[in-house]
Amino acid sequence: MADVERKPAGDLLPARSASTPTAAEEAALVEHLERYKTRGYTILRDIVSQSVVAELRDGLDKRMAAKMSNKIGELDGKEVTGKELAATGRTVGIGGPDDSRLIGYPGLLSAAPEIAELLIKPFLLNPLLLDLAERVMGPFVQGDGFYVVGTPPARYTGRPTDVATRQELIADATTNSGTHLPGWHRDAYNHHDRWRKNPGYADDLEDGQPYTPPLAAHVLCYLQDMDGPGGPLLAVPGSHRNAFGDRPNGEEDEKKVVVVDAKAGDVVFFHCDMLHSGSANRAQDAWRYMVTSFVVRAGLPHRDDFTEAPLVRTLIAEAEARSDRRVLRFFAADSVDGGPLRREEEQWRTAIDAERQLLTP
Ligand SMILES: O=C(O)CCC(=O)C(=O)O
Repeated sequence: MADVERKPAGDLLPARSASTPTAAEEAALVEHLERYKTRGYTILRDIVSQSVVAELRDGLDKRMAAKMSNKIGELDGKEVTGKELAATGRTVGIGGPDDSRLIGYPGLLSAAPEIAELLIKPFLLNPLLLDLAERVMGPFVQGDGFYVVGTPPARYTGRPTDVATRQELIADATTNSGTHLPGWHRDAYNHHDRWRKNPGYADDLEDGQPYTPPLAAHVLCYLQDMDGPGGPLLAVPGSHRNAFGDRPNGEEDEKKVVVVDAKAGDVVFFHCDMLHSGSANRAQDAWRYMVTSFVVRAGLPHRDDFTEAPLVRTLIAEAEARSDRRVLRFFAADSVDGGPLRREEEQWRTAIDAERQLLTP
């Protein structure tokens, strides 16, 4: 926590956390929103600078080195070191307990504040990213999970070190789903399969399902270029609004897969219903790092600790001093006037009243 305590109070939040976007930002937001609605994802370029990417990689490498020699998990009922787990290709998380490979509670802000702090201004609470999240979900955005996932390099896994072809990437995502790769999936809170497998469900929405504000959106920042050996994100554009299944099935489906061309420091912002997969790390020595901020509608359960972590408490105190409701809401600490839901209900009442006025006798 030394780094956090050294920071002068009032300097952790980004400068424009409450004011309006510039004209250029507004134009960019409109484009991102359109892409998000139609394709299910959009890429925001150069969000984290190259110097911060390098600093982050350095800090994460140190944390990974410690995890490699610690016992951080189980294999075949036996406690094993990070190195033994990495040999299987399994990912290792930063943002969960120190003695575990898994992500989750209590999150990066608590588990690795020296890493988290570098990401608060450019990424986690970046005004443009929060603006976009609000355009997508309404002004009720709350954090859920903020963590880093590391995929081990070939020096641990002994796997091939070249750059994979598109065909290899798709095949790997399909056959290794759930083993050393996350494989094809949609994210938490997706409703894609709701009723689809139910006989009698009339799926007449092929390619035409209306856009609905998601309950969750995934905001990813990769710390290596995606066209190198680090392993790109694969996405199926439009799969948040059509009947595309739970993996590409056959040539026609495979044609629809996009290898997302993000560079180190870019952010991919996507809908929880969009089908996607990560891919294996083919670098010899460099870990593949993916920073995640999963955001949800205010009031939904969250994985991160928003009460005990000193860094979160500092951010909340700063947001209170600035009356920054959206930062408070991000940390589930916006309780003024009954909190976001009560205020939203007021807005519903206004809309209902306005519709009543329209009724002709
Ligand atoms: O590893 C990746 O690039 C994607 C990870 C992913 O799909 C997820 O966290 O939901």
